[in-house]
Amino acid sequence: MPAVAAAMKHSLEQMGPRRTVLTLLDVNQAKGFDCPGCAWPEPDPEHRHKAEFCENGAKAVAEEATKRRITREFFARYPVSELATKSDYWLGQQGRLTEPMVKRPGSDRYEPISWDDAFGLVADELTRLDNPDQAVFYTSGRTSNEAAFLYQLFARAYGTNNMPDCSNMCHESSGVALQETLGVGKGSVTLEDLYQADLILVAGQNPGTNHPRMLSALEKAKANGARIVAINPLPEAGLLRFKNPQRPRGVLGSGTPLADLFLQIRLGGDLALFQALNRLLLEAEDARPGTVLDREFIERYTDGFEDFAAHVRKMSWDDALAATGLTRPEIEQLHSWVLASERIIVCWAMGLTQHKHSVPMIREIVNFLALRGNLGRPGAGVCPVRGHSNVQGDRTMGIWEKPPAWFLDALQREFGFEPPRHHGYDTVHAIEAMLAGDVRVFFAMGGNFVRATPDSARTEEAMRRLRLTVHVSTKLNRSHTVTGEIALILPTLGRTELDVQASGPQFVTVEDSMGSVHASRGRLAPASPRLLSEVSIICRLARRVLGDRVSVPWEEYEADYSRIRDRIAKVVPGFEDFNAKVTRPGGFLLPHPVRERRFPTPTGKARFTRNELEVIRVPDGHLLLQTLRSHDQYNTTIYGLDDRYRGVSQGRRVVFVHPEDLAALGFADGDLVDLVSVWEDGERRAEAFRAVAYPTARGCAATYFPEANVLVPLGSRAEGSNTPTSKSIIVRLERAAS
Ligand SMILES: Nc1nc2c(c(=O)[nH]1)N[C@H]1C(S)=C(S)[C@@H](COP(=O)(O)OP(=O)(O)OC[C@H]3O[C@@H](n4cnc5c(=O)[nH]c(N)nc54)[C@H](O)[C@@H]3O)O[C@H]1N2
Ligand SMILES: Nc1nc2c(c(=O)[nH]1)N[C@H]1C(S)=C(S)[C@@H](COP(=O)(O)OP(=O)(O)OC[C@H]3O[C@@H](n4cnc5c(=O)[nH]c(N)nc54)[C@H](O)[C@@H]3O)O[C@H]1N2
Ligand SMILES: [Mo]
Repeated sequence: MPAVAAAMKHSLEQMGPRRTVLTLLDVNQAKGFDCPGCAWPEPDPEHRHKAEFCENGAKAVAEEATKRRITREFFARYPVSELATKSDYWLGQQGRLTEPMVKRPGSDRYEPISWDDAFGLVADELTRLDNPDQAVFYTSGRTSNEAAFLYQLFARAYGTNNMPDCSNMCHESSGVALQETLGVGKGSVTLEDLYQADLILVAGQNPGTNHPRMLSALEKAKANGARIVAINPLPEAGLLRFKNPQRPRGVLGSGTPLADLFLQIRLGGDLALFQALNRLLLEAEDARPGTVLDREFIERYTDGFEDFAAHVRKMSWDDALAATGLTRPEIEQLHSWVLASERIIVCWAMGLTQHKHSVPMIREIVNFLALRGNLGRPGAGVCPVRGHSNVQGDRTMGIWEKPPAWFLDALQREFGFEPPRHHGYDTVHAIEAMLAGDVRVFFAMGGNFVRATPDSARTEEAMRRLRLTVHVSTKLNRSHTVTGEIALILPTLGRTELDVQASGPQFVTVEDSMGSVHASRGRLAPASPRLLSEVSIICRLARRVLGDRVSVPWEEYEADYSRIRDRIAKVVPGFEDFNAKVTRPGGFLLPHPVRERRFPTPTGKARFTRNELEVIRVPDGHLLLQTLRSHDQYNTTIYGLDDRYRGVSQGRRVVFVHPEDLAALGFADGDLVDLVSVWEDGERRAEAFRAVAYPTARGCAATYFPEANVLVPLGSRAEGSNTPTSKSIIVRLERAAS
């Protein structure tokens, strides 16, 4: 009931009753639009619920479909310097952007500009650069396949691979680890696999808040006999207490505890946990040869086993227990369930990807699954649960600073220009290049770059050094207030809105976390007649910047998106016959070789790897801090100031600390503290957080992003994926000057 009430309250406030009913009934329906919330897949059209959305999906929709508007009068009233002092929450609450705005050199105000002049301005600045690598083209994960494909085409035709995206801060570690070990950087399971699994491990993920519809899938798996294990430093509500809001009994009943076992692991301890499980499996096989490991799978489909096994056999239990904070009986309990399970799936999200050793951690999960052949058969596999609703599709469409050669070859074949071959900047490298003066123009297709990135003070400094910053956005955010000499806001249509072009109403497509591609059609009248779709913006800009330099029919693409899909079909494998396939209800599933036990690695086999166990040593008097999401935010968009599932209301500047750690450090629940992070290049401080005594793992603390991003050093990032270590920051608490 509270979930339903919260969703309705938010929707009615933002949209009013008529819009609320019209939009919410369209979410995730075969003929409706894809929820702009998370990337969790929808069930088959026949099994879809009439209300196939969750509380937080409803909030994401309301945030976009709000009736509030930002007009030119708003920008006349607030200088940029004043907007910069407003909270993220306040900025988001002002409503939808309605017309293009420009801030000119030396001015402190945004003023209206025509679309034509805006494109002319960007074209002038881009043409004036010494070389195309002085421009950076960022993408956030809501961009449709069609827009993403054209955006990368434009950037590459212009001459750069500088295409950082939100993945760099999100699932990059998963992509790198899975690509290396399995040859495909995506998850291998489908919803049907989840329903068939015997054992599902959910590590480093808070689905109750961030992927609520996943809980329905877990509930179904459990009804089919699966055991579910939650591996997390925090006792997250959805997994430990679940009430299904889609079934009246689920809402009113006492709720099912979804997780059969909760392992309260220390931050960063998962590599050690999986290595310990792997060691126990090897030893069980020694004791009962031929009964534990899937020898046939290992011999036929993998390499590197001997080296891996020799390494794991030497694992130190002391280190494993120190790193995990778990007891040996707890790990043995899970081990016994592993032995009893024929089909195992491991699901994970940001709790595993944002650590220094995230890539080896995820590789160790692959080792774990491979030992018993839990790859490429029903009910088993890897399940990295993606964040943004089309972040996986954007990468498939070529949004990548390190495009593979075959992709560039295909572009060249299809469009006849020579794309740049050298790799571009990812997110962290882009910030470093901005600071070094090597970047002049920053262009963002969605997102909120200065708030989503680490080391806020330095990132803001980086943005301020630029000549031009451009944001294609639906809503106002902090990145519009931290600008280059010239700044543009280009307002765009959202998912919920009708997109009419010369050939008639258009739809776009997205790819969910399990590689299923489907159409998304908005129905609402656009927030303003002066909005352009993302596709229109790219096409018109590309024509202005590139002129006749490349022969790409941008006008045709803008007029009819099926023309874009025709070209995607020729460039991206798995999209053959795209236009026909995508109109089927429910769309189509992209091929995934691992599902057929084909592993497109350099050796053609799945690879066992040896991974050094990492114990994070925290100096005395310090804590290991993670930055995460409250129940009332979507990344940098703050819906409200409560975190109902963690019992926090009316405030976001809180830090969760174990009561005994709090006492040992000389603090009490409710004290006001500063968080000070320590790193090789000095200290960083976030002021005035309320200490909350909370049952997190010992030695570990938690606080919300983006407020705490100021504490994450730019130099602290995952080896192999370059992802900022947002879940692993060494901090101390200091009494705040009140
Ligand atoms: N409503 C809503 N939905 C969202 C989003 C949102 O902001 N709001 N964001 C979207 C995006 S882009 C993403 S990427 C996903 C994010 O989805 P999540 O990854 O669920 O998001 P976080 O809030 O970062 O939560 C991380 C979880 O991992 C745990 N954790 C942290 N460190 C560790 C560790 O070392 N080991 C283990 N085992 N657990 C750990 C934390 O306690 C927490 O439960 O959600 C997507 N969906
Ligand atoms: N400390 C810390 N930092 C983190 C994380 C963390 O866990 N801890 N998580 C990281 C993760 S997982 C991610 S994915 C990134 C998120 O990084 P981003 O994707 O850059 O950030 P968002 O907050 O999702 O972007 C919100 C903005 O997108 C715009 N927008 C919304 N819908 C649309 C649309 O349809 N089109 C366009 N053009 N614009 C739109 C709106 O203007 C809105 O203000 O943050 C990362 N940063
Ligand atoms: Mo994400």
